[in-house]
Amino acid sequence: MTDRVVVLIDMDCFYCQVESRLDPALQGRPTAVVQYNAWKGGGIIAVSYEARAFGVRRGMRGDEARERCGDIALVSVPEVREKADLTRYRDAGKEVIQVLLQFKGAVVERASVDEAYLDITRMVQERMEEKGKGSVTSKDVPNTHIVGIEEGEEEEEEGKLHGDWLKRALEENQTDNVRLAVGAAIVEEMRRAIFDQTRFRCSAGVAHNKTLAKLACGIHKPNKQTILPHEAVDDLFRTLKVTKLRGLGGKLGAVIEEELNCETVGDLSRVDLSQLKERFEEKTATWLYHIARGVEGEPVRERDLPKSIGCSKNFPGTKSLDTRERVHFWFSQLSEEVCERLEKDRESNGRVARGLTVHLSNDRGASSSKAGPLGSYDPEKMTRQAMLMVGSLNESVTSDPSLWRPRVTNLSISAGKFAEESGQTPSIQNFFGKKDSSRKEDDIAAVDVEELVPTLEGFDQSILQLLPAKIKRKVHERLEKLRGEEASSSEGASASSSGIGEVHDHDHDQAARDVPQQEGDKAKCDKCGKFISEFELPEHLDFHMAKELQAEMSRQERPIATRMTETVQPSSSSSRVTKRKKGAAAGLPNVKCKKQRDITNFLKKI
Ligand code: DCP
Ligand code: CA
Ligand code: CA
Repeated sequence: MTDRVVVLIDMDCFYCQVESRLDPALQGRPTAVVQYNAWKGGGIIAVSYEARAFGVRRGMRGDEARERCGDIALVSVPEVREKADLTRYRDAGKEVIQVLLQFKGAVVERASVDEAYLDITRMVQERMEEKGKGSVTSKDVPNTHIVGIEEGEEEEEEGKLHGDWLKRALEENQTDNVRLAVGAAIVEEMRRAIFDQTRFRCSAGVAHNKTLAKLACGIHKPNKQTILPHEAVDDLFRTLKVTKLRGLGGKLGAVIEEELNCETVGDLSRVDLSQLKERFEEKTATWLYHIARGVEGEPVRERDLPKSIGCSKNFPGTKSLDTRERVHFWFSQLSEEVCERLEKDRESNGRVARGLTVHLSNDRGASSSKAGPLGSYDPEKMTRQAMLMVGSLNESVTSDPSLWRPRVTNLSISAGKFAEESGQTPSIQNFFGKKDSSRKEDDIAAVDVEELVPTLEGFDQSILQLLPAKIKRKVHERLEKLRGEEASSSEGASASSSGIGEVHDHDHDQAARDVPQQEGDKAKCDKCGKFISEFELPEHLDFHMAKELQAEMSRQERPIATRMTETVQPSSSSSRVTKRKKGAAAGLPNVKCKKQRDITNFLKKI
């Protein structure tokens, strides 16, 4: 329960730091990074702390930022193939991970473009064994705050706070707190190493689990770190909004607020386990019961590579795609980028992606994701496969197949399900691309056809030709079975639940059954409540931003009278969220109020 030392390291105003390292003239200047710069000075996605002091926030237009801070430097995200190119930020994120990997004994889980969880329990243990009780003094943690210790006290006398807290921990044998303090000393070293090697500054949270570490990290920023001792949890939770906790920013948090009438985590801790079980699935209920007490067991998983490689492109407003040819063109652009990155990834990491997820949103506010096997890193084949996977979403296919309806506002492609290239893991990938003389009967037997053909819709028939006869037979059997299932079920083929997300329009109950800690590498998008890979988060959020822009643009084009019908009035109580209609598609204007509030909630620091 409290025997681990878990850390979250999060880079400060990351894209801004990346830009100001590239252009030293920006250092110390109020800066913001913008996208979609053609309209009103662009949409802001990152804000330096100097600019935050002027009230500049993420989500604002560049023009508005200029009004607040005349001296602000607005830097545009680079573009390649007419779309945002995030390479420099991804690469900068990798540099940071490389520094963290130098600390032997730490388990490092890269969690997003600018974040990593670390389990440093073993390092802490070793240091304590090596140095004994005096393994940490207040001088080792000069940049550290401790939740529950008054700030004033800390400043009175340098080191007094840490001294007192530490002294008590050591004298009273509060092993858990001593461990956290030793952990904080290690994290100070890590943050120094990150700065020395990359010139980037970051903040960190040190606690006993991931959720508390993430929460702690946001308490003191920038360039600071925060310990959250277990005994400070109750006090902190008494006033902490439920939606501020990792995993509760989306629909699950909204259900807790609305239906259980819990505004704070403290309120939630007073709900009986049996009551939680009445409302939620067993796993969710248990997780909620424990997290309300600051307890969570989700492991930090060793991972320094992204679990998926993908990219997306938005087509807001009048830019929406309305012909098959344009959809094809953009899929080919996206495929080129993904294949290029996949090739690089294969070279440097010796792994190959086996799954492909494609995602499409339309101007009616609906989105769908489809998943299937990935057969090759050839952009043309990938494009064909993507077209096949989303073909059924084109309603104009029977009337005029050259058109695409409803108009497309976002396309994305993401490759995942990586396997080692060496073929140690029997995978379908071994059968593609090259003539593999070492192919074994056993490998053929071990191929998981269910994974290869997850759904009828998601399967690219053209891959069949590439398969050895024995697998082809298995695939045919699987297809037959799926067809049979489809015939006997009125629901038809299902959209995938992996990748960027499920079909958007699921209802409350479904959302409430999601169990945050079960999602592993995925994070809940606070804007739409879906679980998505944190690596895809920037682009996913970029997609939301485009939608918001689009909504804003169309509101401006429309007469006032119709505006009112589409925008939910903000509720008077700040904790109340607008109830989502059952079956309503996420992204529709009726959730706008909640979404906008969440932009700051989610990122909480700006
Ligand atoms: N990002 C984005 N679009 C968003 C949110 C984030 O493109 N809607 C990008 C820009 C950010 C980076 O991801 O710089 C990291 O996001 P964070 O939420 O960690 O925010 P910052 O690092 O910018 O600021 P902070 O210092 O508050 O962590
Ligand atoms: Ca950050
Ligand atoms: Ca972050």
